Parts: sequence; C-alpha cells; structure tokens
Amino acid sequence: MTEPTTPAIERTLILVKPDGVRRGLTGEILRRVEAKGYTLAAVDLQHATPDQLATHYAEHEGKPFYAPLVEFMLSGPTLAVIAEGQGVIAGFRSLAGATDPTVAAPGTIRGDMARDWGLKVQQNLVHGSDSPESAEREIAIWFPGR
Ligand code: IDP
Ligand code: MG
Repeated sequence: MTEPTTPAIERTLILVKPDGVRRGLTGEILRRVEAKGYTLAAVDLQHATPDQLATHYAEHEGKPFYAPLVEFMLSGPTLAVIAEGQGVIAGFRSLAGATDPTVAAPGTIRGDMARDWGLKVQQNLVHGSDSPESAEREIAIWFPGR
C-alpha cells in the first residue's frame, strides 16, 4: 500500500466579498476557516480600488459578468485574509463550495449562506485562490510585501 501523501503547507488569499461584510458574516466565515485547522496570517478590511480589482480579476476581463463583478466589489468593504495550512488552497475552495451559490452543496459557505441576489453577477460571499501561482499573485495585490 502506498503511503498517503501529505499536502504541502501553502498560503491562500481569501476575500469575504462586500455581500458577506454587509450581512455580518465575516465572523462565521473566519470561524469555519479556523475550525478546519487553518491559520490566519493576515486579516485586513479594505475598500478595494478599481485598479486593484482590474489586476485581481484580469482573467475575467471581457466576460459578460466582468463589469457587474467589479461594480459589486466596489460596493462596500471586503475582508482580505491570508490563510495558511496544509493544502489550504484546495481546502478553502472546498469549504467555499461551487461558484454558483444556488447549487453549491449544503455544508459549504456558499451553499449554506448565499443565494444569487445579483442580477448580473453571482454574489457568492467569498473568493479563494485557485492555485499556488494565483495565491502568490493575489496576495501581492491585497497585501503588498507579504
Ligand atoms: P470562483 O470565485 O469560484 O473562483 P470564477 O470563475 O473565478 O469563480 O469567477 C469569479 C467571480 O465572478 C465569481 O466568484 C462570481 O462572483 C462571478 N462569476 C463567475 N461566473 C459568473 C457567471 O457566469 N455569472 C455571473 N457571475 C459570475
Ligand atoms: Mg476564481
């Protein structure tokens, strides 16, 4: 039998988007991250700028939901978080659930606490980096120098 592989210790960028901050869900979302065993390395409430969002969401430029997404992300403060732990990149995306909150599984952040309140953009409470490269790129945007 092969030994189970131990996931690498990683860090990821988590954002509690403006819908989550407005609804008072930052504590519940961070509670789930900590309960899973991940460590919070940095937490900062920020009002994102258009430049910051253009860089963060560059991969989505040109898609129909891009402009509404940026507008939504400018609509209020976002809680930016660096979380650390074994396999935290995939692990947080698993905690978050599917992008579309209507069908995200119960037990996930999006499945339990979001439905689609945006007409043109999915307001799905959280962002999580999707790869080690994305994590480092995104951490540099929200936490320069970290
Ligand atoms: P992710 O946040 O699950 O990684 P992405 O595909 O990276 O999903 O999309 C970034 C964000 O853009 C999503 O979290 C959601 O808020 C929004 N979004 C993605 N796809 C759609 C769509 O088809 N319609 C409306 N909004 C979308
Ligand atoms: Mg994404």
